Amino acid sequence: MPIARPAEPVALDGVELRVLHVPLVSPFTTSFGTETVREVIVVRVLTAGGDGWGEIVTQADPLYSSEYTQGAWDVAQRFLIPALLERRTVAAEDVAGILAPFIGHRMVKAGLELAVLDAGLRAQGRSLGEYLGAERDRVPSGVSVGIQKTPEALVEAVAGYLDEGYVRIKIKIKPGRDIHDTAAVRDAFGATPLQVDANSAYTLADAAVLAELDRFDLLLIEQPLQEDDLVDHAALSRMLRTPVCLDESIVSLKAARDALALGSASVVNIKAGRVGGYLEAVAIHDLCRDAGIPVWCGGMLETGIGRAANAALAALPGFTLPGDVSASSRFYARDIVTEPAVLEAGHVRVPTGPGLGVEIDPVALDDVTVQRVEIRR
Ligand code: OSB
Ligand code: MG
Repeated sequence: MPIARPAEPVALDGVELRVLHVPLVSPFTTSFGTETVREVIVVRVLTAGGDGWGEIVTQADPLYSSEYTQGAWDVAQRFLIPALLERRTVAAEDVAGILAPFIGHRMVKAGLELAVLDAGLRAQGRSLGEYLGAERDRVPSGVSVGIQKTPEALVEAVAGYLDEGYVRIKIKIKPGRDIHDTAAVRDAFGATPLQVDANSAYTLADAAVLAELDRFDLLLIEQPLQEDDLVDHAALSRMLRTPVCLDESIVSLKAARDALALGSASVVNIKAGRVGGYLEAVAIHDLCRDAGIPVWCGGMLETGIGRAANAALAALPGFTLPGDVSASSRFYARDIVTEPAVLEAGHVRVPTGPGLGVEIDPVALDDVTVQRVEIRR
C-alpha cells in the first residue's frame, strides 16, 4: 500500500556525516572480496524538533555497486546536502524528488531520506513500521554466510547459525566454490531452507554449472549475472529450475518493472539503499505484490540504524520469504545503538518506538568514528 499518512516536515539546521569503521566478528567473504571491518556512513540531521538518523550503506570499494564511501562522502557534501538545506523545511516524501536531478548515488539518497524520515516520525511520535505499513511485530530471520576456507568450514559455520535459531541459510558462491559448497550444506542439513548468492560472478556461458544447482532444492539463486544483464537473466531463468532472484539489478522501481516484464526474476531482493530509499522500496514491494512476485529484505551489514529500518520494512505483507535481517551479533560485537537487534526464536522484533525506534549509543558511536563533518545552512 502507498504511504497512508505523510511524516511531519522538518526544519533542517544542518547535517552531520560520520564515516565509521566497525570491526566484524569474523571476516565476510563474497565473490567480490573480503571485509574484516564494516566501513559505513552514518547521517544525523539536526532539526529544531530534534535529531534524525540514517545510514549510507556504501562499502569502502565499488565492488558490489558503483557507489563507495569516499564517493558518497563527496557527493553528499558537494551536491545532495546543499540541495536539502536550501529548502530548509523538508518532508521525507519530497527528498527523492529534490535529489532526483543528481544522477545515481542511490545509497546516499537513501541514507539522507531515512534521517529526514526518522526526525519527522520522532516529532510525530510514530514508528517507522507503522508509517511504512508493517503488519507484523516480528520478522523471520535469515543469515547470509560468507565463503569459508573449505566446504567443511562452511558446514561448521552454518551449524553455528542454525543452533542460534536462524530460519533460513544463504551461502555465498563464486566460480569454483559453488557446487561442492552447496552440496556440503545440503547434505549436512537436509531440509533447511537454503539459497545461494553469486553477487554477479557468472555469465550466461556458465548456465550448465548453474543448472547443477537445481538438484539441491534451493529457494532461489541470487544475482548470478551482472547488474545490467536483465536480458541474460531472463534467458538463464528459462534454463534453470531454481528460481532466479535479483539483487544488484534492481536499482529502482523502473528496473523492477522492467525485470518483471522481461521475466528476469521470479523473486526480488529489496534493499532500501540500493534503490534510493525506503519509500522506493515500498513502491517495489507494492509492484511485486500486485504481480504475485515474492520479495524479501536484503541487508548491507547495517549498523543498528539500518537494521531497525530493515526490520520495519520486512514486516510489510509482501515480504513472504525470510530476509537477511539477522541479529546485530551476526556481524558486530558492539553496535552503535543502545539495544541492538537480537534473535528470539528465529525472529527479530520490529521496533515500535518513535522513528527508527532505536537510540544511538554516543560513546560507541564516537569510538568507531574515523571521519566527521557538519554542514550547516
Ligand atoms: O549481496 O546481499 C548481498 C552484504 C554486502 C553486500 C552485498 C550483500 C551482502 C550480504 C549480507 O549478503 C547481508 C546482510 O547484511 O546480512
Ligand atoms: Mg545479494
